[in-house]
Amino acid sequence: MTLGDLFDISFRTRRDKIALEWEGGEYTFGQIDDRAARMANLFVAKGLRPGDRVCVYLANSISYIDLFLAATRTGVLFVPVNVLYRDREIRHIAGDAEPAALITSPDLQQFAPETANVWLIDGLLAEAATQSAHFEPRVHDGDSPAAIVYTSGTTGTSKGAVLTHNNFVANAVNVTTCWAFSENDRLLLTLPLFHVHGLGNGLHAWLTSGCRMRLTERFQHDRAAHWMSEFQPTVFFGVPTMYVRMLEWPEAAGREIGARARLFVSGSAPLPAHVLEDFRRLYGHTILERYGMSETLMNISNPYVGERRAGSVGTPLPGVSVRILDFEGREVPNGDVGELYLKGPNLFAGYWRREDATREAHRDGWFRTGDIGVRSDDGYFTLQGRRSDLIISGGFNIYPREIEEFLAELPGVDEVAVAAVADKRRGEVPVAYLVSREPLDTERLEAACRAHLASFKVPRAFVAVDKLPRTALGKIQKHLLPAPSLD
Ligand code: MLC
Repeated sequence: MTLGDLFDISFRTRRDKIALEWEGGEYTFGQIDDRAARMANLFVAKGLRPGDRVCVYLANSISYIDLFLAATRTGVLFVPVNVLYRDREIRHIAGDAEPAALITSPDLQQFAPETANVWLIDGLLAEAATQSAHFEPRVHDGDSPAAIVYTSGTTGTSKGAVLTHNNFVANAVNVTTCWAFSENDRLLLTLPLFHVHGLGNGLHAWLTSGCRMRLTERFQHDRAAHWMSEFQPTVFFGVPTMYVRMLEWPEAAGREIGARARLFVSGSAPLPAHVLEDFRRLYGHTILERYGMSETLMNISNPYVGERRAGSVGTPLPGVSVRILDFEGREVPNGDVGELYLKGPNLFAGYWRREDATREAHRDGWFRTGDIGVRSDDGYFTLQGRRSDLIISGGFNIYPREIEEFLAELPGVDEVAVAAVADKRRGEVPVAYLVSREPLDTERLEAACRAHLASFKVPRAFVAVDKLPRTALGKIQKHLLPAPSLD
């Protein structure tokens, strides 16, 4: 099935129902459908063909939805780009995806590579308005690719995970069914649409269930309490940082928001047990924690009905098979730790133009997640860390290697290691340890990082060390680096 077929259930049967609240306006499913058709016609008029790529480097907005739906209807591959990415990161994605166009807004245009064919969103919207609201979809095969989602790569640069219509459809059907979505739900979506959490869960659960969604440009912790009181969501999707922020709100607000909601879901980073407990006390809800990845969308989820176990991500979603293997590739018994391997209709088609990386990421047809975990006798999975030294900050993935490579290019830096340091709000933050012959000019280092890297990758501290602790084989032992005190 294609996403078009799935979403048509809402577009055809709920045409006059309010679908979306965006910046004070209300839009019906019929209006969303028409906007998408107009944008799809514009894509074709501008010469985009099935298989072409379009990079979308924009913050959340209604036009983001137009672009995504137009891509799914025309067979153009949608390549979302994190708005916090800067020149270095975007140059890599644009160079790898070779998009026919990069769609952005005037405030972000300065970071687009000079070689990119830049289309500004306001101009596109004006042109789309003159197009027909009828579009005959050009995608009929569920195995057609729908998007390329760039993941932070272990090698320092990110790889594009190719996700098909079938992948997204399987995920959407799973989350709407297993989390009991109905058209009466009210979903507050503050997550960025450039990641699969916001896109594959948020946007797709909305269109599949036919519920009402309020979209915001981003989660602003000082405004979100007001949005919740005003909109009265029944469902909220968040990363742990958002739930930590929600614990800072007045208790009365928490009680009121909790009384009107039916479900809070958390993912993209581990949810600390004390946050689950405090949230239950203040909001009266046990947050439902689940486990997913860009390459796989959602894999494992705590149940809607039944025990939501603290620290566990639950049991596999429909159609998803999970094996835990030891480092020799043997399946481990329940209770033993190993690496999680997956199979299922949600699994991506491979890394874009990276057959080598795709091969490396699979073993006998099973996808190697890189996550270490354990299964209990009653089938609940608990994640215990990563095989790599991935840092997750506010739900954004950071591979230290990318920051290390950038810092190592700066004058005066002889050696560098970047490691995670615990942070109350963001879970983890990166800290850089540098060996330098000169006194460290931390302001210069920070300014260089700010100019070229996404803000969440900028090390929170730059620590001068005489040498990096290494094993006899020369591997850096990051756990021996001194944790600085962060304010
Ligand atoms: C953060 N910033 C943003 C932004 N998020 N800017 C634009 N758009 C966004 N979406 C910037 C802020 O401007 C600020 O910049 C800095 O980041 C810190 O923001 P903050 O609001 O003060 O921080 P905080 O309260 O910690 O909240 C951050 C956050 C954000 C939780 C809102 O980190 C976030 O939206 N995270 C979601 C990540 C996500 O969706 N991950 C899913 C990956 S998919 P400055 O310049 O002032 O520092 C995946 C698979 C799966 O992992 O299983 O889901």
